[in-house]
Amino acid sequence: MSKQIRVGMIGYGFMARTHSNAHNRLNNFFPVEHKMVLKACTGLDPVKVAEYAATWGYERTEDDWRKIVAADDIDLIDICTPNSTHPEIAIAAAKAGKMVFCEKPLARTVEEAQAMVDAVEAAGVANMVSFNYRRVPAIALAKRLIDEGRIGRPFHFRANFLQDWTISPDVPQGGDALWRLDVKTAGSGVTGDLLAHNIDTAMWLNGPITRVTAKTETFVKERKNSLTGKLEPVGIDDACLFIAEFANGSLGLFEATRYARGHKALKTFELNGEYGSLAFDLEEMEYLDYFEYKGTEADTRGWRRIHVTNGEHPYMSHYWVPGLVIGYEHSFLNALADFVAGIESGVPAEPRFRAGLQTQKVCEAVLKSGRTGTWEPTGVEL
Ligand code: SOE
Repeated sequence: MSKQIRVGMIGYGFMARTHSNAHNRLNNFFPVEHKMVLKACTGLDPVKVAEYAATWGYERTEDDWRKIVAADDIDLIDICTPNSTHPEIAIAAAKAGKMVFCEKPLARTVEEAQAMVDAVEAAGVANMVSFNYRRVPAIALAKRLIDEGRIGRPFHFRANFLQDWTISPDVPQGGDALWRLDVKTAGSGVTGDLLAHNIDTAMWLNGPITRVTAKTETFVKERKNSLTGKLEPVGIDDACLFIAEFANGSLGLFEATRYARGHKALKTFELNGEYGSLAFDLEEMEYLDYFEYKGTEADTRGWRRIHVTNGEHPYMSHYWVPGLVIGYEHSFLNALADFVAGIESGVPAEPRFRAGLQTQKVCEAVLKSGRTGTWEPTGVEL
């Protein structure tokens, strides 16, 4: 294995850990031609950067992401920083001819996301936005069943992403792990952070969303900003509910909140079609529920729980023996495996930045509808 992909990691938070874990493990589990080499990492706090480099095995640290982007010994820039920084880093990386892997959402706005798409496409560099849930084997199996026509004409797609970690008004906004609450940095609240995942999955499974109407709410209006120490207005959406129309004629219903007491990451979807239905729940992520109507007898027809752990199931032949589960972290590993396999085969893996832009368009239409109270077109590519 003489080919290498030398990684420059920007960021050291939760998402950077999921990505570095994937970079470290890829060659243990997937027979790709390239060896991942963890070359350099950077971030705002030099002490945390040094700890991160030691923990995950990076060869060196840098004090500025620009040095990593400019370095001759880096092939891939992995962006795991807050949303506001994605465009500048990604565009610089593309101009420097590096491959770009970027955490979701691609950016804060459609305008920023478009500039990122333009940059990677003009440079012709490999790119992917990290909508990792596509690579959960049960969700990938759902995709396979849909593509095989097993669900038939779709009627309904509904999805939730429910959390409860910001209910207390004492949770500050801004800085380290709390930048997700600061609209200037995050761009939006649950729409960009949680619904973006569900929108990506929905459009992957069920095609483009064309129109939306939404209700957003900010329950806690002011929070202390941990950077300035001052009480400041909260600009993010704490909760967002929206109805969608898909290009295929089916209807969508989406809900995300950080105020669903008792739920940490209740992420579910259900698709109902003419020939059957599919349902997924992240809290039991090794299962896909399938109701098969077509071709089944009325007296034995019913919901079936598929334990998605067999070698025949997506990704599972790379792991253990049938019946043994994999977890959240493997969705990042599977995504990286597809990304690298795409580079090697010449057939790029999705979601590329252009797909991330489509999700951004839906997010922006949802937020706009939250303000106007009317149906908004998404402008998603058909
Ligand atoms: C927010 O709590 C968060 O960490 C998101 O930022 C991730 O994208 C999601 O997968 C889990 O929840």
